[in-house]
Amino acid sequence: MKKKTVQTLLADKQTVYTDKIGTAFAPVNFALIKYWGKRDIALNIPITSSLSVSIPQFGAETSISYAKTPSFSLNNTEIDQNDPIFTRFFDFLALFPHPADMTYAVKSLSTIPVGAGLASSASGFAAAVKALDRLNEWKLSTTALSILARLGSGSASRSLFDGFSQWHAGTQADGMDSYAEALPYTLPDLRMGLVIVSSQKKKIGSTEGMKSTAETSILYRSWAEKVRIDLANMHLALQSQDLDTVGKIAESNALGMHATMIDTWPPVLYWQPETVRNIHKIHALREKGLSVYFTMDAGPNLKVLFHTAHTTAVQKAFPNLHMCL
Ligand code: 2P0
Repeated sequence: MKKKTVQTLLADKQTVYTDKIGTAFAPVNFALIKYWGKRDIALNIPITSSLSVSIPQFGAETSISYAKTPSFSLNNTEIDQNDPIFTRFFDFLALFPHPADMTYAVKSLSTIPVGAGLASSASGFAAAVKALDRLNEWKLSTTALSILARLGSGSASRSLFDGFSQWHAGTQADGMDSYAEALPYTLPDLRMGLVIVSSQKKKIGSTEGMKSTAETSILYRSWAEKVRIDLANMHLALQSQDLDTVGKIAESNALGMHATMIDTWPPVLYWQPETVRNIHKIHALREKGLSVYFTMDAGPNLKVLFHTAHTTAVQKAFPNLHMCL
């Protein structure tokens, strides 16, 4: 299935051995309208569209070259061939055409702080497809790169852009209309910071969590409708640079996603007591008139969204806030 998508997108491209190295950077992205649920599990095609903002200071810079034996260096440490990170990455690389007697040498440097609880798969797979494109001089369109990155990890489709982007769910069975595009909005007063509640690896991964939510949560039946409404309102809010409405929709959308997770059986409950304590702190700041909101992903940590004018107050309330935007 995935291989067919790759063959279609590379149909008119030549892949010959070169001794060059393809190097590219891709940022992490934070979803303001979430992706939770797939209409095609094999191809990572989502049930709904989603919208995100890229975090240019966190990401992956990846270099790929052809080699006789496979190797994967991550932050200057060699990954063992039996490590699941290695197999997932090389299974992805195996989708792409390469000279018969060749495999790849991969070097990746991540600027994502260790233990920040940030998934690295989005920037990792987006950087990999960009690096392969440069290595082979395919000169693929951003749309094609986004579709290819999606095959590695759904959220990677959104990591090809700076600023805001939208990943379209699409309607085609083959996923050729399910890719992300840059959105023309800017929100210069928006700041974001991370509140780390736990940096432990989560017990339930996103892929598994979204599958069981879609299968068992009755609340999930209303999720696509909520996304449709939130997405339309988010566009209006971004267009008018209305930071409070952007924050409100992002917070509500994240809480809606977590409501479906909690409604899942067995429950997909990522929250820790500290998560709830911090949410109440954000609400208390808001009651004092500050523009402070949050979003959360598949874990207990919070991404705090706030107006630049309120930076000092937010940093005072959250002394360990890890600024990212
Ligand atoms: C998002 N998440 O929109 C949502 C919100 C987590 C919660 O995208 O199975 O790692 O590889 O497609 O991309 C995490 O999902 O999952 C994610 P796969 P992925 O950011």
